[in-house]
Amino acid sequence: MKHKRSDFPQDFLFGVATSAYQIEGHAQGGAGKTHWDSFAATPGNVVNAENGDLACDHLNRFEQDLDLIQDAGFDCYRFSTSWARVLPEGRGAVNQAGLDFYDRLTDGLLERGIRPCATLYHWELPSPLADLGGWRNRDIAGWFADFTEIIMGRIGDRMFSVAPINEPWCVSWLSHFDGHHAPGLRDIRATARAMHHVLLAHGRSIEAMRGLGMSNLGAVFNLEWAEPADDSAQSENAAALYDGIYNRFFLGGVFKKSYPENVLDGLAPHLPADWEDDFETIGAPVDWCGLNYYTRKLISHTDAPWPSLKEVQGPLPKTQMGWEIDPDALSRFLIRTAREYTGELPIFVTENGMASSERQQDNDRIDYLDLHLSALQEALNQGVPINGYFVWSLLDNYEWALGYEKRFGLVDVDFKTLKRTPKASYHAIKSALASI
Ligand code: GCO
Repeated sequence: MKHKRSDFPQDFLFGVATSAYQIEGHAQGGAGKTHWDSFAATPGNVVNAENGDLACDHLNRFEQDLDLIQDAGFDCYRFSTSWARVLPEGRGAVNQAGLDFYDRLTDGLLERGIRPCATLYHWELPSPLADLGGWRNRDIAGWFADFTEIIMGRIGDRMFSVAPINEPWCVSWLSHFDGHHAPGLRDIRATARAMHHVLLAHGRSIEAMRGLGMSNLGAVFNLEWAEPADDSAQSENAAALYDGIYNRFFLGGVFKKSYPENVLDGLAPHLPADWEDDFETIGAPVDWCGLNYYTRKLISHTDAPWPSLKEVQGPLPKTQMGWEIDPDALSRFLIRTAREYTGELPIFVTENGMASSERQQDNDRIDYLDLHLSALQEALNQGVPINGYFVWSLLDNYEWALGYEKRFGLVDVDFKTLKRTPKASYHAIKSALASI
């Protein structure tokens, strides 16, 4: 890699990220069923109808995986806790084996000198709660606050940082409007409710953790830069609306206690009654902001009903996902987020990385990471308070609707033998982190 640790501020943190359902092996250890299990079992939703039953078998192999994190020289590990592993029914009886697992994981990190950075929800909603309407049901905010107290009551004393929910846009829009993720709905009323309730649940969870005396709590957003596909005013408006729905709605709720006007134009009639009254909870103060960044989109107008926009193929080089590589947009996002939303609050890039079909000599990934670290430095030079950077992901894993084919790992996983083999990018990062 071009970069080395000493190119960054002294206390800058480097980490690597994963999530529960994508690696643990969810059919094991007493976890309950989730909406991903039934979504994946429905033909046509997931490539090869693959699911997270075994995934990387991290549940049984986590010591080995923690050794890999330590060996690479990472300072932090961003993992997530599965709601259904801790509470198989979503509420009520606790699965002690689930709590014990996260306890051992936490201690395993601390023994290796790695900071535990937890996310409470990375998309595996317990099926019994999905049966009650899931994110469409306002009660989910209370259910999630209860889950927060149970899991953080056990491991919260040892966390370096915690964020309640990974990527509210994916939980709501991608899953209830696009139908691409569980529960696979395509319904604007369900979407509006999920968008609002996911933020309400975030706020309730923050309040619950404050009640436990915890600090260093944040919120994690995925951002996608929207570029008009042509010079027309219509496409410009379409790109601004895409930006509103994808980025500004969630940042605005948490940091400005308001939703953008262009999004409300289409969504207001579908939001739950008295939604404005929830902003005190949604905007509960946080200690840092996490941004997940992968790509940008070219957007143009279409005559379909609201939001009347469509994505257009762009000309930039693409990853295995077909996503354009645009590191400059990461700088622009970091600068804009600080200027317009978060001010002096520390920002972390909580996910960045690429899928590549290269299973060993993944030079494309090394280049991608280098380019995005340069973009991050550009924002640092402009005074943006960025405190850390996390690579997605440690291991090749279950890439949701795309199954096991798309490989994001620094470490290759053979899904037949579950053997882990560090790729060239793993070795490159290891040298970069070791060199001063
Ligand atoms: C996300 C999630 C991850 C994905 C990754 C690649 O950002 O969507 O946090 O679960 O695997 O982003 O798509």
